[in-house]
Amino acid sequence: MLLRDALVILVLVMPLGTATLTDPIQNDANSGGDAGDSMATATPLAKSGQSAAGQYHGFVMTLDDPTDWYQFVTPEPRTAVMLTFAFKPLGACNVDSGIPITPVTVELRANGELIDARSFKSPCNAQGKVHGATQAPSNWAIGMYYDRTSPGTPAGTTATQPTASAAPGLASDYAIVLGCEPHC
Ligand SMILES: [Ca+2]
Repeated sequence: MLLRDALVILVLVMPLGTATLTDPIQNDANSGGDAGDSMATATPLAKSGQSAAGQYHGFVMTLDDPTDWYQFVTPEPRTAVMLTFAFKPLGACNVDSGIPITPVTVELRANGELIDARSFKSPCNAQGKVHGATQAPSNWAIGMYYDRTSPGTPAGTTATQPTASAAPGLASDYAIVLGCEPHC
């Protein structure tokens, strides 16, 4: 095969955008791949006509996929949202492992506005809840990410994205359970 042909094939099989090395092995929230890297490209949790409430699993890694975003809608005028989460880092979590520890954050936003967030010094033992309520039908976003910034970026902006120069090698599965009242 000519080099040019190989390059053409490579370009054709590489999706445009922000494909990551781990895309083929990811199945974030049963999406079949990596979740969106920003609020603008957040992966929908609900299939058309179905509820977004439920349990989901995903994967982030500092090297090339530090950020996963999901989105869902609450159609009712007044809705309360509760998200329970737990990170499950791959590999050792002890301080002697030599693995650099990178903080993680979970964000909950409604119509771009920060509703609640929790940050942890590392994904080890990072678990808890974020929750909130809105008075009007809302578009919600959930951010799960390795983090070198504090939460609470101004409303309407995308959270500062960690860069590929963050501590390498640390990866984590996570589980989230989304519940809404009355529904989402
Ligand atoms: Ca991911």
